[in-house]
Amino acid sequence: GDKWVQHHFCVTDGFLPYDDHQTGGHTINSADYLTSPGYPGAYPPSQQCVWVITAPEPGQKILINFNPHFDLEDRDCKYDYVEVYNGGDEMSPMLGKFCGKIAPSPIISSGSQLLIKFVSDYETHGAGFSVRYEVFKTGPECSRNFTAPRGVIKTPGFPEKYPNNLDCTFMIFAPKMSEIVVEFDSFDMEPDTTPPPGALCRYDWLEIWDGFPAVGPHIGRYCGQTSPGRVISYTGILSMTITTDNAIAKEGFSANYTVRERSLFSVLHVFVCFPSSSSDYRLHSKSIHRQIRDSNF
Ligand SMILES: [Ca+2]
Ligand SMILES: [Ca+2]
Repeated sequence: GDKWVQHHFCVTDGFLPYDDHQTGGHTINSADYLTSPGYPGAYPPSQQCVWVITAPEPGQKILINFNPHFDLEDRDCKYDYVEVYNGGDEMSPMLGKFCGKIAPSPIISSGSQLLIKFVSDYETHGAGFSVRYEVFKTGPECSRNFTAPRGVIKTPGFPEKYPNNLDCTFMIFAPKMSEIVVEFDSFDMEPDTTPPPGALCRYDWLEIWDGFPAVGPHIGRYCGQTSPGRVISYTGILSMTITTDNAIAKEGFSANYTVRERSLFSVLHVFVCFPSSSSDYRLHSKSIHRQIRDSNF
């Protein structure tokens, strides 16, 4: 199976229900993310949050990666901090206690459970933290950050078939007030031709966000031969995750990206209030562009 279990409790000005850590919880497909409340906005005061994550199989180790955008009040971690424990409760050995603006290095559990605890006091806040967790694999490492003004992003081994059991994150970081344009030259991932209602691309997929993974606006989830085509990020950060299951691989994709100055249109784009559904948003923003053009703005 590939089901994770995540237990999560957050309380304000109170005590955590420690006895309940091992009951309830929800299952999650493949790797996922957790963030401090409100991330990447400021976390609220007087919080105590605990996450207990359990890998799908007893023998698996968990790898966690903190997002580089890490910001907790820095006073020797006396007031606000995040702690990581090597097990399912706070009696387990602590692997680290972190605060300040430097994201911790990746952490690997020795067993199949990790506990992450977040505490804030009543004043002085930061943006908080985001953690991606996945099964630690000794196979090819594929996650990468891109900071150059242009580059090429490919699935591992492209144009050969990509490996099975991938969990990769690609992130492009651009300067503020610029946008990132990604053009997919070729795209082929295992198709999902008969997804049940509400599901999409259950086997292998590419997922794209305009911002941090699972945090920024969601651009789309893609598989089969449905290429994302051209994708533009307006936040200065674009994230892609690649997930593949344990059978049937295709050649994957190759994409070029460039960072460019933000145009007048896209500045307007950002300040327009748009409906929450992304397809409505696309239609809406197209019509706005048309209106701007038609009015000889
Ligand atoms: Ca504080
Ligand atoms: Ca597959």
